[in-house]
Amino acid sequence: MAVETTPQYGLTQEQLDFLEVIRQMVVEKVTPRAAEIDQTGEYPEDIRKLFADHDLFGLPFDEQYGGTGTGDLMLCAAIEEIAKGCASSSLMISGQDLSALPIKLFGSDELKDRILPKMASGEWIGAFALSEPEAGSDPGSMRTRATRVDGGWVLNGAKNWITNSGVADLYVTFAVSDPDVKYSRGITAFVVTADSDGFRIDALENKMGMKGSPTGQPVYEDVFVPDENVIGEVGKGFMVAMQTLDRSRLGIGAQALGIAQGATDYAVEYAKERIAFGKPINQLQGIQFKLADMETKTAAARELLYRAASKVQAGDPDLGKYSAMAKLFASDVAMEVTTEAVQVLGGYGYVKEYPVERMMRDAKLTQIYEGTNEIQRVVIARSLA
Ligand code: COS
Repeated sequence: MAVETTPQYGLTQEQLDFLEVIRQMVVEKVTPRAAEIDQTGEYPEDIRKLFADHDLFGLPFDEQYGGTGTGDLMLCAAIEEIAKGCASSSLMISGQDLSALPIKLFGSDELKDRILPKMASGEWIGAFALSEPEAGSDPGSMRTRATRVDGGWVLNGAKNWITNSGVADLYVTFAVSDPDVKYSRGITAFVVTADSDGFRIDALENKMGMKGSPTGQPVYEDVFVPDENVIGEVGKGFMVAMQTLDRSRLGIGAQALGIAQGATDYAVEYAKERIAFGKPINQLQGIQFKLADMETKTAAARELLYRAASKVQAGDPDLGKYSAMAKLFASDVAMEVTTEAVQVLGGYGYVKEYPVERMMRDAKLTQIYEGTNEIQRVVIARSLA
């Protein structure tokens, strides 16, 4: 089924050709792995290598840092294509974008030169360590402490719900560097490398979905971070996190969109083959109406997401509102559409031989991470005030 990526969205012919290569690769090599990745819950190193070999880790980066320089719309379209077949695999790319953004937006030239090319090639994987056991929606109340020492900082504390835990080479970590000021003003962002003394990952989560992407709890015990690994200004870390999320939420919208399209496509094909009452079920109006709604909602989510991507690409002042709206809408659509896909398949939808129950479990996370959909509504409502 053709994806809605026509040139009017601003993609060049070269980018559309690249997208076609990605689409083929997903169909041939990623989608067939999705069920096994879900069942074993193992991080798929083979898919990581495949993506690195095809330059997909370069999608969030400028050419100057070894990236593809193809922009936010192309990044979204690629994540969408991957998520159609395997949402966990698409998180490899959106997670790389999320963890690179603080450095791209606020890092020193030295930090960018040192880190971004290795992330763009896929040699290094990044993680974004903001949330804590007691601070998810409210990151301003974090407790991880950064204490000033000669030549740098010492970090103590624990993070929670961190994507790429255990596989990441660097953790963009937010910590309270000045406990005496209003909470969000005393936070600083740091690059912590996984090989730092005193750094470890505690047990990984046993999740409902997105099982091929490890989520865990980084722990910092007297971890020394040199001054050159501070991202942006000391005390401005909260703003670094907020401006990152204003952009990275596009990736979750794209992932949700891909899941929704993948579930719709699967249900459409199933309904052509499945016979009930003497005819294919796609000739029954009860099923037709479901499929029509699934396709319509998914198409609407795509329009909003691509609009948001063009805002982020252009640096428009309302980009944060648009990416929050796109993430909110696309993830709610993904949840509705995948639930309906399970219904179209009936009993087959509920068993693991068919992919739609996995898609439903994967979709749920898109309503929760990078800000719950309730937080997206807060962000959107504040922009209207
Ligand atoms: N861009 C730049 N600066 C921002 C900003 C943004 N989008 N949002 C807030 N800020 C700034 C404010 O201007 C304020 O600056 P000053 O201290 O200089 O006045 C500071 O950050 C604190 O803002 P505020 O008081 O509004 O902070 P809140 O704690 O009330 O923030 C929300 C509220 C909901 C926006 C924030 O807590 C949030 O986004 N939470 C969700 C976090 C999240 O997505 N977690 C998921 C885990 S990451 S995978």
